[in-house]
Amino acid sequence: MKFIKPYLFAVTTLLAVSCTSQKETASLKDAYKNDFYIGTALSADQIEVKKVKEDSLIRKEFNAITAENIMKSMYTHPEKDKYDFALSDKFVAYGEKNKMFIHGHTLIWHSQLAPWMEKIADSTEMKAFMQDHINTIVSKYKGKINSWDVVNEALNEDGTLRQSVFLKTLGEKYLVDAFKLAAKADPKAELYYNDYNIEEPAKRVGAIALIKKIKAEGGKVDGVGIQGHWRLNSPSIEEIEKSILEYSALGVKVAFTELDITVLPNPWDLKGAEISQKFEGSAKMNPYPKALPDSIQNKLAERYASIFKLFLKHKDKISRVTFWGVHDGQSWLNDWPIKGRTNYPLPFDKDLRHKKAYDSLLKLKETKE
Ligand code: 9MR
Repeated sequence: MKFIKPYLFAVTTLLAVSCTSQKETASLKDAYKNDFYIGTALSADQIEVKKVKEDSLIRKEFNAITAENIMKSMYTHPEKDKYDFALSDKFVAYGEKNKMFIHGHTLIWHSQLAPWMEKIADSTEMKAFMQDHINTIVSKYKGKINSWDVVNEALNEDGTLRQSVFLKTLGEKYLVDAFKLAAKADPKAELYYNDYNIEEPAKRVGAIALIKKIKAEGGKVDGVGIQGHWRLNSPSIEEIEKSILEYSALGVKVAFTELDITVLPNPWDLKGAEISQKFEGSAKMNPYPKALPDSIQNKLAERYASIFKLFLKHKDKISRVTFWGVHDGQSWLNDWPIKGRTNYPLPFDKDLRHKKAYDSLLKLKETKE
């Protein structure tokens, strides 16, 4: 008996230590390394490695990066004859140094345009803009940026084309032109059409028609980016699955490019990411200002698990799954569609601790293989 006690103590300590260290060394990118890239969206501070702890988390967990904001045209091309690549150079260097898959977001988007771009009123000027903009940026990062969101959010919810400054000046042709220009500047880069809510039936029909048309007119489209700004109860797994199947039947890769799951009440049952939609806040609309109750934490974990279970089922069709941010504190969902709320949409909390959602994603792989 005298000898058994210390022996038992040693064994349990060993077990505890090995479990903890296993958890601490496991990572999303390693768990899913044979399935698809696991990406994240980086803020300017993260690109500039302002916080060391955050940086080690990024390098440990993710093998693909997107710039959350700094590669949007208002930052890269602030004036007609002026480009600013200071931060995007750092972003690309960061990805290269850490051997990550580097995704460019985004070339042609109606939002976050520089003010001078909004004023382009005729087709000659718009054509010249597109040519210069796409050619300059894509050529600069030729062979370095692996894939591009060539066109972002060109569709309305009913599947028709959004009345953007591009459509107004050039008509539908701007879509194929953009893909042709990007392919010419870097023939090896993978070119994506990226949008939110394109797993919803009507918008999906529009996205399929759009991709088919660009291809039929000689544009190279390699993939579709389903953003994935989702909710706890919608979209259904069935609609997501239908989308994966229908898009991949077009011969394109499917990526989930901006995944997050809001856990907060939704005014007017809002879906997607139309950033012009804003609402007044109230305590009722911000129910978890201090911490997320266990019951919702569990729901979030279950939701992530069922989504990733589906992704694994179709891993042969999926190229990348990128979370829209590294941790909850950084998420745009703290400010949309109501400013100043506390949301919990990602696998890591604001203190960089992994949540049950994270554990559920690792567990899925443990039980599978
Ligand atoms: O997360 C981005 C947020 O910081 C910006 O304020 C916002 C402004 O446009 O853009 C957010 O990212 C969007 C992405 O670029 C395109 N799809 C929707 C995303 C969430 O709005």
